[in-house]
Amino acid sequence: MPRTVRVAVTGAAGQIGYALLPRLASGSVFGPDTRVSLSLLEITPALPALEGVVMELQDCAFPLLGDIRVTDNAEEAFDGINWGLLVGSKPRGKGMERGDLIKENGPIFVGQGKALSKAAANVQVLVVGNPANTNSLIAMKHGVKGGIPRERFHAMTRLDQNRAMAQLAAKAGTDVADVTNMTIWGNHSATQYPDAENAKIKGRPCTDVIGHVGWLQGEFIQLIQQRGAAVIAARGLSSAASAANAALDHVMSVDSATPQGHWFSAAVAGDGSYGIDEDLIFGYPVRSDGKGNVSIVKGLELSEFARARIAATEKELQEERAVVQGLF
Ligand code: NAX
Repeated sequence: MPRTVRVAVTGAAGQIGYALLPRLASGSVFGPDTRVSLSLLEITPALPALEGVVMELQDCAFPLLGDIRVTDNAEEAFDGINWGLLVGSKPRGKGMERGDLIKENGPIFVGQGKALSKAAANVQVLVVGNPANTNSLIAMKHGVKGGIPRERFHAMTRLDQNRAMAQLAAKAGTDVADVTNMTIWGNHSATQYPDAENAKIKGRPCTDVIGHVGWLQGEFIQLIQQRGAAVIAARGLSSAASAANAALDHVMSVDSATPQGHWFSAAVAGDGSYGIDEDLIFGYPVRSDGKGNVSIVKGLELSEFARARIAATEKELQEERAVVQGLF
């Protein structure tokens, strides 16, 4: 009998869900010896649309797909899960400020954090729904009360990492696979700091290979910070295929041991490293031992330029935390 992994996906009828579920169900994420059972959570009005997605998953006849649970009840969705991919949240409406979005979506993650702690003892949680870092912080605050370790709560900066790797590879005229050790510090927002100073191309410092410090400190950073907005402007909808891909990259990176000398980017609970406020879900360089333990990579050199950028994104996350303090 192959092992079974149960994965919950919230907002499963949304556009990221639509791009994510077939790949998850195909078995390509956990490998050919693992069956994947799904728990799909949606708000009640979206359940009929979700039934259509389920029909399509059935019609793919994936040999490794186990049972599919569909529900609008978070505790039911999270019962016995190994992974919780928290994608569902309300999109930012016209004229809505970031603070409004945080207030609007925060309560979702109070309920889901509590439900997780009741239903899932041994779980990894990735928050994708925006504002992802602060939503993850809220879920963590409630999840830990039920005994889930704080290290298990992550927010997604992998899409930003992937975007940065693609741009660095293009600039260097090399393959994206040659770019490693890319860190996104801080918030998944326009204050994030994509760190080219510690990234490598074919094992060499990216700054040496590309050489153009002005570009790396200017256009490159802005490009990554604004990439989500550029996709919306072009497509009329926010990133979905690349976001789903990044979520699955995150799952695979956590699920396997990180190769020696490498790291990947994820927003995780602080541990005092780099003097950053511990009580935030903050983008760091991280490694996995492949057994479910993710730790922050210590000792990277940070220039004054980098420190100023990191302080700015830390300040933004502290401000976001202040907006939702009442929800903890
Ligand atoms: P959609 O609006 O297509 O789908 C969201 C789904 O969530 C909807 O089906 C909705 O019914 C559902 N939902 C809302 N409240 C819910 C709740 N309480 N419980 C369960 N489901 C709920 O958005 P989509 O394009 O799929 O994006 C989802 C989220 O990802 C958004 O918050 C978006 O901003 C965020 N993103 C995060 C990214 C990241 O890198 N961290 C990048 C992509 C994306 O922008």
